[in-house]
Amino acid sequence: MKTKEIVVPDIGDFDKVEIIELLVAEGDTIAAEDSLITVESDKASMEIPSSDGGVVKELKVKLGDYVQEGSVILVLETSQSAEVEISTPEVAPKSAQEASNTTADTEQESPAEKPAAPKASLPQATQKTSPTAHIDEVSFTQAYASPSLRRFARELGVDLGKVNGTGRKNRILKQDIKDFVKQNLQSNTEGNTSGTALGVAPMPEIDFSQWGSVENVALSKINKLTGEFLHRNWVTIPHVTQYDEADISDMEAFRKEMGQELADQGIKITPLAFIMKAVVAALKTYPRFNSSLDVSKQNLIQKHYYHIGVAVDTPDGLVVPVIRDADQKSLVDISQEIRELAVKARNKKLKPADMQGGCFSISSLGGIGGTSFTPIINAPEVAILGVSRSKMQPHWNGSEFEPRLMLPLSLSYDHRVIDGADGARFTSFLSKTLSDIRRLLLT
Ligand code: CAO
Repeated sequence: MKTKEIVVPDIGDFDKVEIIELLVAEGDTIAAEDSLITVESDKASMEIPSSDGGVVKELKVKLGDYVQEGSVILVLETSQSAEVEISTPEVAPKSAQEASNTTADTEQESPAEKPAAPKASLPQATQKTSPTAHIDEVSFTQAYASPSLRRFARELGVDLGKVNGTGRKNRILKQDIKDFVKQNLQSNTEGNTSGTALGVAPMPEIDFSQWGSVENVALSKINKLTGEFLHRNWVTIPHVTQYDEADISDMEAFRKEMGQELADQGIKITPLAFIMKAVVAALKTYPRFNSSLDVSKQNLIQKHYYHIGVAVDTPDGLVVPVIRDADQKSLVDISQEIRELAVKARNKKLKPADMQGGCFSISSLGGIGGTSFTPIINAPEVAILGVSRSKMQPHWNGSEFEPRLMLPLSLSYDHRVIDGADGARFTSFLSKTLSDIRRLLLT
């Protein structure tokens, strides 16, 4: 057996570059020209290929290491006589400078680059989609991924521009492409949701700059992820939205009274805590709202716990952290937890576990305004409550009009699971409970 050290070749003007991806592991059998690592400078990233084929005996580098020309990447065992030899690839990868100068080309693989800075407008010629597939060449080129992953994506016909990168600085990883394919296959079997599959004309690509100045602003990672989920939920779940209102005059009077008493302890009770308690009582009374359809869509999974999601608006987009076991928590506990989760969300400190396991969601726009809206169900949940801004309104009490504070409620539910009558019963129950919060003691 012969052993060779594979080293970093000439990488142009760069002194030291960081390893951001290890593409092989000890024990792997590789061929000459296979990519070994991806390195990144402040201008571009590139893959370093192997000069020889063989079995990776020992990796000499790890993620985050800085390497330069001549750094040993790994020791390779080839099938010739024993002897240590140092080898560099015959074909050095493109220098980072060349890489960052490379332009979009549908046939030629461009090196991995960070997405280009937003452009005022895209030239008309580059806005064409690929003739061979549904790949948008502009966003494909701008996607942040290595050349080998670009090849991989092309083999699968995946439009990289639509893939969410979960790597460092949103770099697209192989797993992201696999997840994208899986998700697409799943949504295809669930009912083909793309424009063409629905039998509607695809959205045309338009050069808006022909009518005035425009700017291309990249969506945040949260925007892209929620966009995918909301789109899937909107087109695969038959939504019905039931509107109602609750007289919260007494509830608000009590909340304000309590607010004064608790102010010394730094405690503030939000209307949302009362709404959450009323939702839990409604879920106990109408358990179908606390269920999910199983994958076969033949059974309901009935939940016996009450974890309630709260939509939180953050500068990066919408997130839905979950208050666990809301049935076992006091109004004060729930108020404080909502505040803590909202702060965590806005400081990007939420962990995936904080957003999992919800049974039902509440989207409150009450602090902002509006009279009603259609919230989109947060699948696999089967219903979501939208809350708008309360308003003082004249209410006929049988002999005269009196001012009452009315809270608008918008309940969207999955019509496969919930009938219209139950939708109306649920909001009526909420309305009665919020109008007389003593009812909360009954459930
Ligand atoms: N009507 C009138 N006023 C209301 C109200 C309502 N329905 N709900 C809350 N308010 C008031 C609060 O009492 C508070 O006023 P005071 O400070 O005078 O007491 C003020 O509005 C601000 O409330 P808040 O929004 O900070 O607190 P909250 O507990 O009501 O809500 C949270 C917290 C996290 C839900 C909220 O900050 C938020 O992010 N909302 C947006 C959710 C969203 O984007 N949903 C859309 C999703 S798309 O389906």
